[in-house]
Amino acid sequence: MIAILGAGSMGRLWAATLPAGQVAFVPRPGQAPDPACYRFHPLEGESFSVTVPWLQRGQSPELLLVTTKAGDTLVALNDALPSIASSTPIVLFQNGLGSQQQVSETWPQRPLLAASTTEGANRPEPGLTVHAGRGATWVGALNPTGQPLVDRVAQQLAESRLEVHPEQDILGRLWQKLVINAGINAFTAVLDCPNGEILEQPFYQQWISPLCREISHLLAAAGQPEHTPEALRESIEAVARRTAANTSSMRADALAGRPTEIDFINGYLVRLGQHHGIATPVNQMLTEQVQQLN
Ligand code: KPL
Repeated sequence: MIAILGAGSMGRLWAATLPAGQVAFVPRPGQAPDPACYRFHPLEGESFSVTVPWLQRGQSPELLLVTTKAGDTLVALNDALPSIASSTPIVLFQNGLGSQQQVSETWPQRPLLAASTTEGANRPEPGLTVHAGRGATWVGALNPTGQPLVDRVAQQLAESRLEVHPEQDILGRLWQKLVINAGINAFTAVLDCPNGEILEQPFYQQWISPLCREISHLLAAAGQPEHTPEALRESIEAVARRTAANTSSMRADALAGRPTEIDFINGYLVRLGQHHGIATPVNQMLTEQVQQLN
């Protein structure tokens, strides 16, 4: 049994694609006892209905996938972990950085892994989950206890028929995604436009180069492979063009009045800058502007 904590778009994508009967959602306090039912629209073929039971007390999963928003992860795990065996591998799917470190510091003895995914899923209406874009998922260890489990966990996830790869350097993968999200998401939320449109906007054109200079310094300070600001800008803009019509996850959260993940994207970079004595005024400005949207 694979347990999934977080029944949002990503949790529902995995629940719908992993073998039926082997998945359960972990109930949050006060959650309805009825199974979660929704329609799932795959990339190809007809939509179908999915029914996912809730994990029962005393039922111990072989694997726990955590697909909560970054800001909800600590609280959700705090509620869920007392009834989950301490040997169960935990895979963290959160965007950005910072929440993985919080979990590693809080539960250092548990086998912890992280996943970075480019799969696209959304919920255009409450009872419908759409697999909106084919991607890939990389999974790797966050701590030494998780290390021997990487291949097995990657195989279990690959039973979904989604593309899954074991990753030796999961932190590097998370950083690569963070850079892209730091250069796209806040701009789309502040400017309230799809990803591709930021490229034409004076606000983006004014700040993207100084932002990339800050990120380039931070990558070096964090021990990540060095990239020039120009190379960072190119990779950000390649993704903005490739996903031109997409609404970023941050813009979607802001439009729906949900908390955004800004504290784990540009906000994380501000905290890292403070730690290393690197000035991050552009990350700070973007973080504040997004915080003011809520
Ligand atoms: O990952 C994304 C997100 O929306 O969070 C991007 C790459 C910006 C695609 O929309």
